[in-house]
Amino acid sequence: MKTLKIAIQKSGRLNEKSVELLKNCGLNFENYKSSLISPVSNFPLEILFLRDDDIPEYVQDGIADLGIVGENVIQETEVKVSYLQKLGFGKCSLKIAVPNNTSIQDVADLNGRSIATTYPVILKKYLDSLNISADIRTISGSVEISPGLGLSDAICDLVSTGGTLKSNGLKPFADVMSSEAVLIGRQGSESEDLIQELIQRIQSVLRAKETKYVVLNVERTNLNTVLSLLPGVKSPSVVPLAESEWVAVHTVIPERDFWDRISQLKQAGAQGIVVMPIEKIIL
Ligand code: PRT
Ligand code: ZN
Repeated sequence: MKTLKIAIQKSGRLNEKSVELLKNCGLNFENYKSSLISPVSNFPLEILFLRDDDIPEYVQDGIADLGIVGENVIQETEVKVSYLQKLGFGKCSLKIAVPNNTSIQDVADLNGRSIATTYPVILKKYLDSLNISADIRTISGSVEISPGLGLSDAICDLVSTGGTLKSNGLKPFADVMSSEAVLIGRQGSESEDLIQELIQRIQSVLRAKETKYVVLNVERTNLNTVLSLLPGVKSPSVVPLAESEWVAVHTVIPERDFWDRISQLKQAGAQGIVVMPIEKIIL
């Protein structure tokens, strides 16, 4: 049987979450930091640990069948791969930032200015789309210190909390792209059975992450009110309890609805509310 290869970041911001996701998919492997390849003992898969910048090309060229990498890296390397699944971690935005005391007020003010970045390809496309001609200075790191050193008028860099901009006297000015980690595959490979199986495992883990299993007790007289507060769930299970006036309701709700619903449910007479994480949801 064919053995698939999936490339993930060897070390850095996406490594831990990528390993966790694959382990939650029930895949057994050693997270060897020192080796390049780790075999999975219970699925025909090998994990390749690489620098994130190399992952899109490895997948495009078929050296790896799949990869987990930030969308920013894919766009910057301009490779042709299929986006198979957004993964919900590694979220950040590529932003243009300017010094707090800048005279740049408007995007058009970037005309003729210099912008330091490690993302020249994405930045050029963005500026071209706005008909702005700026001097893009490609540097390999520590972009945020360049305006302070007089090397550029602005920067274009990834931002997550905004702390790095702030501590360097910079403020966000324009959003160039938003990014998160995605699962990518060679174009056309998504139809392969093993890849489909892996995608389905990943989706079942992601679905479970967004959802909670809730069990609560309610008096039968309040049952309909409680059930009406659980929209979107076709058929919560209603289980009789030893005390005949009471029932237990078991249901599954998206985490984003969770806090609103819990306080409303309490007001409607729900008691003993237990909320549990779900490991996998297979549709
Ligand atoms: O060694 P390798 O080449 O594999 O790793 P790397 O150093 O190139 O990348 P790494 O590990 O720093 O980031 C991997 C991926 O994480 C990126 O390609 C993004 O998709 C994603 N990501 C998410 C981020 C950030 N958030 C982030 N905040 N990548 C980098 N940053 C940096 C940013 O460049 C800036 O220096 O963090 C700083 C800003 O952070 P805040 O929180 O202060 O705003
Ligand atoms: Zn990198």
